[in-house]
Amino acid sequence: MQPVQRAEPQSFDRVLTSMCTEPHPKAREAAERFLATNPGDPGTYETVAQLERKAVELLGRVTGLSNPAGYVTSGGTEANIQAVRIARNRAERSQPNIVGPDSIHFSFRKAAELLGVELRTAPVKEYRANVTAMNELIDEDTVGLIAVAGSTEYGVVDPIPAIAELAEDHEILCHVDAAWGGFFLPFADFDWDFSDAPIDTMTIDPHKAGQAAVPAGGLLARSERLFDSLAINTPYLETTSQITLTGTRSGAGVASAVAAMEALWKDGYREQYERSMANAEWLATQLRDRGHDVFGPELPLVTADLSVPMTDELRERDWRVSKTGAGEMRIVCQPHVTRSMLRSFVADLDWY
Ligand code: 0PR
Repeated sequence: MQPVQRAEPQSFDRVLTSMCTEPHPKAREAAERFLATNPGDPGTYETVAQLERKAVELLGRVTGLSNPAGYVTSGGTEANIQAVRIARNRAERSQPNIVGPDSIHFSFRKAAELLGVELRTAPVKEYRANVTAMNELIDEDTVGLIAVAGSTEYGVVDPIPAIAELAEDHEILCHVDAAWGGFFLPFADFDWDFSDAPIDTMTIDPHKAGQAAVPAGGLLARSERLFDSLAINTPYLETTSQITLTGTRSGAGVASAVAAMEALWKDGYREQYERSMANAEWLATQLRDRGHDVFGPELPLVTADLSVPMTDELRERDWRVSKTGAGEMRIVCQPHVTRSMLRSFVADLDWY
């Protein structure tokens, strides 16, 4: 009989498109150790429940929040859905809407559909939210504003203080989506976190640039009270209410997020940011030198106007690159992306 072949995950050697990355060795080890735990039942799984509080505290340090409330989600999608749910439940409008820039991640479309909230998006200006255009979409049924700190396609940071102030003026919530950007931004020159602006909630995912194993997303709130409107009674558990979207959850993600942040906050993430930015800048220069129209890097993400067939051919050579909605090639310089990978990528581009 033929031996059954053991399936192996993909290597990261030629992955230039993913917003996830190779987990830090300590994050991998912690994930394996906590595989059979469930932070969804904190009365039974007390150790992982404690670790989750630690994760939230560490996420608070990364985002300038001294008494953070929050939890480790299954990813940015769940965190964004929950943020919209908080805004909707608190405002109690019969036909609620939420306003953000066109550049928001598609998870907000899922949130809007699931929650019966109208999603209004405003045109961007050079890929960044335009506060005037957002303001025009606000009316008395608007329950919250969304800003992006590190957009999925171009890696740009919205004018977060201006958007948060606009939300404050209208007495509605402001949510910042820093799912990918959050672990780079403490070292870049932007106003984006809880200490920079009166924002209420934030998505920041350890399983992206935080180098934790999947699934480890993060939802943070300035105050525990923001979660009150999400509480569902859980009569037969030792804890009597639940504010999360999912029930049984991954303790592996929680433990791995703590291990990654303990290993890397702060100097490890700083070094990572500097290395990733230097790589992205190097790539941008190489592509510009070859006559391409390049955008970035604002954070470690570069887009360039290579033709569509070229990205398909690169895929055939095992490179994993993606395209923006406008058809540009998009390269994400995640922690696993090294200069030598980029050198061989550029050499392959030259071959065409
Ligand atoms: N918010 C932002 C700004 C994001 O970029 C993403 C995902 C999300 C929210 C949603 O997060 P989850 O995917 O954790 O729910 N951004 C990437 C994307 O959709 C995710 C990704 C990750 C794509 C790994 C490819 C990949 O290999 O493009």
